[in-house]
Amino acid sequence: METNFIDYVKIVCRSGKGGRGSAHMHRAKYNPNGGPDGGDGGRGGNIYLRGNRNYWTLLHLRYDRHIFAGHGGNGSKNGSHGSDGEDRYIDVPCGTVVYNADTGRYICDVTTDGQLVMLLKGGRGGLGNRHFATATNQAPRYAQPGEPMQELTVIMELKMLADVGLVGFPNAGKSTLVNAISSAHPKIAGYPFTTLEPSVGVVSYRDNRSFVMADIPGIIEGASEGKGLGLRFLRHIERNSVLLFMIPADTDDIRHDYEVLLHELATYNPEMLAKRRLLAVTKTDIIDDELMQMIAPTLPDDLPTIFISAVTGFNITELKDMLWQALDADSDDTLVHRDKPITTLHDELEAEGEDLDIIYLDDDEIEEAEDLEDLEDLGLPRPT
Ligand SMILES: Nc1nc2c(ncn2[C@@H]2O[C@H](COP(=O)(O)OP(=O)(O)OP(=O)(O)O)[C@@H](O)[C@H]2O)c(=O)[nH]1
Ligand SMILES: [Mg+2]
Repeated sequence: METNFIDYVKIVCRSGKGGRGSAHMHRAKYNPNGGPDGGDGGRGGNIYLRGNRNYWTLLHLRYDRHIFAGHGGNGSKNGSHGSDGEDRYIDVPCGTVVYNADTGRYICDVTTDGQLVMLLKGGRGGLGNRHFATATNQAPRYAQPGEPMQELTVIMELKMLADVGLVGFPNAGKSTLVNAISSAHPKIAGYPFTTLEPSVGVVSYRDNRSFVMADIPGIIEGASEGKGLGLRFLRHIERNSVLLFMIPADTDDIRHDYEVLLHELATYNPEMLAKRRLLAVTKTDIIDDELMQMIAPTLPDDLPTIFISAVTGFNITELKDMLWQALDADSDDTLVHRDKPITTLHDELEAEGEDLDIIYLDDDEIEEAEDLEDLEDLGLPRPT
């Protein structure tokens, strides 16, 4: 599927290595044995993640999959300190969750504009020989190498930070509601899977207040195992604090359909069940009052329910009131991000169209990393 809505990317990050300390000996015309004057190496660049509300997808990262910070400069004579390596900032939309691509472990998430998270620290610079002069060895001819760089391959996933997420089968009327009450205008049509990518819209509420609603593609039975558009989009309602279930009024067994939807969410992530839920019976303009009276007692009773019609506007204000109340009551959103199971990680990468191989350090870089071990053999301190 060709799309600009990218919510999953794998990228390789590398911090900079520390610069080497210098082992220079000071020499001057009348002072041929001036002693050690080697400066310290500079630190390697760090890699940071930065929340940026101007980004709505991870598309920009698809074109920049290798993010390398600068290396620290080497120390030199006259105690001259090497330059620090350039830091790199990765701008991500708010709601980005980061995992280790090799192990599936959750690393961090970025939820607010301007939030900075250090993903990788640059190597410390090595100390120059000046630091190693002692009473018995006044002219040490060694200096420390810098610390090596670090490399990490990460998966970034965008999980939208909307207040209300819509949950329903295809054709339930989700996009119609979003069109009717929010600033977003997703496409509406009388066939399943009209909506192929999620979108968010702002719903204005009384007294200049507002909340954000996410329209996502319809869910079908088996979605949590990848059926339909399935798993790809369930992650976008993981972060919503309130879930609005939507089931059309002409459905044979509304309670059964509700349970199927609930089951899919629970299979995907059991914590979804901890969210506040509401049920809207949609398209009530196609049934008469009498039928509505008959349906009412059959609805599930573990959540607030309401009959609506986005076409006639029936109960839409009441629905907004209910949503606002639920949002108000829910102030502590505590989603625990789960690690990705290593057993399914490769399948997931493949399904998302991301390549599977991982880039390793090249040979001479590994050699440098080993240099550092030698320091300990020599009984020298590691860089501090
Ligand atoms: N009569 C009536 N029809 C509605 C109402 N809401 C939606 N529809 C119709 O139902 C069909 C599906 O509506 P959508 O809003 O596209 O449904 P959706 O849930 O977004 O569907 P997917 O994007 O495929 O998941 C369209 O033909 C709408 O015109 C309603 O309140 N009353
Ligand atoms: Mg839709």
